[in-house]
Amino acid sequence: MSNTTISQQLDTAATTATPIAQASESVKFSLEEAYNIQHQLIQHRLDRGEAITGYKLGFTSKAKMQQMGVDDLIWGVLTDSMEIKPNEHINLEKYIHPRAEPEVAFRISKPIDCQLTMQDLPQYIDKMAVAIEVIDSRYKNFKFSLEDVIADNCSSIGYCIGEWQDLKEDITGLPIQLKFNDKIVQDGMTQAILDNPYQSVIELSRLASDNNLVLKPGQIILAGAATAAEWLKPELKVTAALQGFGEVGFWT
Ligand code: OOG
Ligand code: MG
Repeated sequence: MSNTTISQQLDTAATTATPIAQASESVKFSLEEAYNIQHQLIQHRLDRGEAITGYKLGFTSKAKMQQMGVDDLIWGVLTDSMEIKPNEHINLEKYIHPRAEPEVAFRISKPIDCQLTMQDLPQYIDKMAVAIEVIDSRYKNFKFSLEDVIADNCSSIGYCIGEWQDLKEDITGLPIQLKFNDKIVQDGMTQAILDNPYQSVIELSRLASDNNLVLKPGQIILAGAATAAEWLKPELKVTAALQGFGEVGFWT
């Protein structure tokens, strides 16, 4: 099976909400090839008129690595079709087996074209917010290898961003929660994300500059979930809360 076939199958799986077998079960491919497939997959979205709105980091916390049985940081692309507006009602039929996770989002304010240091960050990002990511692996049973999930654009399908707030110098030590109908279903701390969620921006700047990619002002960065993800089901009010940054939510 060629990389083009894999990206085509993943795209069809996403657009028809029909799961497929893990790509790595029929052909072995490298991490580099996996990102090539992801690239082709995004091109299908761009060809349909979608626009890139940002990037996401995955497996930046131990909770996520343990839940999914993988052990390295990954990155994927977000597009405008994935945006869920705060308080929107989403139709679960669009998805295969969606899960939600509480996240921290950053907004880029100046083109990022080199690897940043912690000191650089306030010049390149201007705001942060509490967010919810909806993930929906295109693979049956939500099971994959690292290469599989990278090819599948890191399970990306939806994101919901709270009100943008000014950055704070220290964003470690903040409780972050996911709630279903106001009941806490996942409870974490921001430092679970690479010891400091700002580190996700640094990692993304490294990955982007290694790939000659310039991140643009206005684009968003999802730092990765601090906790494991929870299955979505009908008739839920899904909320994420981040201490000092408020709450955001949507309905299923
Ligand atoms: C892959 C995406 C991981 C995160 O925040 O760690 C991710 C998955 O769990 O399906 O988005
Ligand atoms: Mg995530």
